[in-house]
Amino acid sequence: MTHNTDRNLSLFERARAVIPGGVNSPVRAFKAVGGTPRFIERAQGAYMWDANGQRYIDYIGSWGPMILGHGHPAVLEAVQKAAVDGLSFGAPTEREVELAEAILELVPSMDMVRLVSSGTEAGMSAIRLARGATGRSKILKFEGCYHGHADALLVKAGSGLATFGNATSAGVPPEVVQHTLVLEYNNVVQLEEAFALHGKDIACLMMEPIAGNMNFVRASVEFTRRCRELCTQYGALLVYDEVMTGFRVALGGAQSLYAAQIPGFAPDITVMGKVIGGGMPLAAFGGRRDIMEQLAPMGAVYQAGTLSGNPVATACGLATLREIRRPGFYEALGSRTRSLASGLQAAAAEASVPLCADSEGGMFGFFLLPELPQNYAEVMRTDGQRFNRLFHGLLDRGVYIAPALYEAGFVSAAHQSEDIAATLAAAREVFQSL
Ligand code: KE4
Repeated sequence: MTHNTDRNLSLFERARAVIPGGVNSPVRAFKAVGGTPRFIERAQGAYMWDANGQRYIDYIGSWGPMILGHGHPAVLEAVQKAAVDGLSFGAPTEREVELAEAILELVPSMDMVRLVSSGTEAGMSAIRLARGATGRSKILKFEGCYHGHADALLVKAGSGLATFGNATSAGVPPEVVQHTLVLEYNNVVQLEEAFALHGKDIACLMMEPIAGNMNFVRASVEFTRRCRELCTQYGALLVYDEVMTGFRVALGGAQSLYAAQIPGFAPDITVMGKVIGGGMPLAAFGGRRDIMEQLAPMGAVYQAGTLSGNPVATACGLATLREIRRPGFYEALGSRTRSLASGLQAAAAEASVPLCADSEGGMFGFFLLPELPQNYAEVMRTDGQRFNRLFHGLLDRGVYIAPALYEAGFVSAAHQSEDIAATLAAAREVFQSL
């Protein structure tokens, strides 16, 4: 593509002059994989078209929200109608009540819910609420899990258990992360030791139930059970970050899958986002009534937002939830996603490329590794250069997967079996060249 016809390149150059890195969120810059980001002009169903008019089968789905595919008619109609009635009021609306009721019906561990505008805002607020509700300062998270970019959560593992985390970002003072303890995901021994050492000072343990920010790593049932038991034993709150897994892996989120294996399992607070807004800025956090009632204006924990519960975003979210509740939605979506995951594994095996894949509902991941990793360190054994060649090989063939080896992938209800077949045909070609 010569320079003057590659609109992605000219747009990227223009963008970098006025927006840091040319993007409004880092992962979009293709920094990990190299090359020129595709500037998307429009999307429909399972497809996106870039500024050169090139079509891609979309496995990003806006990083999770677009579970129905792009441009679902019922969603567009709801959004257009809501927009005509008013873009934002800064006052309560019936639709916020409707959406809250729908969420509580689908996530029985929640007695009450507060709507906000992003997963980061929801996670940050959940931390403040846990600290306010327990009167404790320390929080516990796991390496490889991402919960948004609130200061206290931008932390990597400290050296050893006793020491607390070190900030992963400039601009985060040590005082802010001194209360954040970072452990290895799926490591029950470390978990037990950390609670033995610090349990009475821990306000909450925050975890991704299936770590989509390590591509796709499931919390083991034993690890999940111990997280729940230790939080209960020491009076800490279990905060389940379902921003990515909520309504994505199952109608009841990942917690419904673990509750089926651990009798009585339920988090104390759940953070949600992405699918809940259907592509519009909307996220939420909710949980036990006795905890949620400590939020302003009822309680002493302050939290607020100009566009929280925005009337157009709630219309989009409600229309999306209506569609995913239809009988058979997750069975069909899960089957389609499994066929992609198993197809990738088979295609790689034919080319003697080590690859293992996993999926749940409309979320999948794969690793250029001989077996599924259980934690961040194992994920990062992947040969990054080989992944980058795979990424660009697929992109050049019109298949758009996540531009980073630690990101999950998403299949929508709009992806047909022909799209999966076309994706696997492209993958077979690329695996041969890896
Ligand atoms: P947002 O603030 O980006 O809406 O949500 C933060 C967040 C919280 N919790 C989990 C489990 C998440 O995955 C996210 C955001 N996910 C990333 C993709 N890994 C969003 C993409 C991006 O950062 O541009």
